[in-house]
Amino acid sequence: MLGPVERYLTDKIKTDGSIHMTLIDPEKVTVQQAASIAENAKTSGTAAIMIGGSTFVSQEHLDRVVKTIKETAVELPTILFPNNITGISRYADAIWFMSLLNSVDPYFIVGAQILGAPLIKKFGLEPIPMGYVIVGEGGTAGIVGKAIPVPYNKPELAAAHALAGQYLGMRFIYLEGGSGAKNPVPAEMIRVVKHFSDAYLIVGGGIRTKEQAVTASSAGADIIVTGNLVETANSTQTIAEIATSIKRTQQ
Ligand code: 1GP
Repeated sequence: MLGPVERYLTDKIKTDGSIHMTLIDPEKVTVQQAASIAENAKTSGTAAIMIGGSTFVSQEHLDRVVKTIKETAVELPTILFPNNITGISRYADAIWFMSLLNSVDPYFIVGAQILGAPLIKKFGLEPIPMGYVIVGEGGTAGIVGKAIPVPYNKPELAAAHALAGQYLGMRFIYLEGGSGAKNPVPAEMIRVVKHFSDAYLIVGGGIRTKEQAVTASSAGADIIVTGNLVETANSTQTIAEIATSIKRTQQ
């Protein structure tokens, strides 16, 4: 049985074609900044707020950030995007229960998940199974997660990872170009992965413009994630433009 957040996401993807999510890195924001991002998110048309980063943040700060976002943007689901067991907060609605499929360290494939699962149960968080595949430069996530990033010119390898994730029961696959990547995940890689895998496809890393978001969505991304974008001027307007223009009905 699907939980309410997953049901909301998949229904919205069915209606809109593709959707946008805002990623907040708790390490980069104060509680006040998190509140203002959440406030803006409400009007921008983003579908949900993801909370997580690649490096360590105090759990107390994470809790305060998540709580503030929840209180400010009550109508938007909050989904944790953990890089480790320290990324779990009782105040969120759901958590990407993710496995870094191309890590060389079993800790990031299933070890942290084993340690975190009882806490997720205890807090009543909705786990959403997701296969995480780091591609291209990989960025900090690639280094911290000890991944062997799939090069952008090897889309068939990314597709093999995605298909393996799907066969293992993951309903979402995330192609991660790395936060702040110079070049976002190329359309060809998205197309090939989407062609081979039936899982919902999340794409993020280095998406800064409406055009880049539309390119990814036209190639087959179901969910476009932007993180750094919120730190730029006019970000609410850009996110609103992205959320509107990636709807397949607009293309
Ligand atoms: C990082 O894919 C996300 O995990 C978002 O990347 O910060 O570059 O938007 P950006």
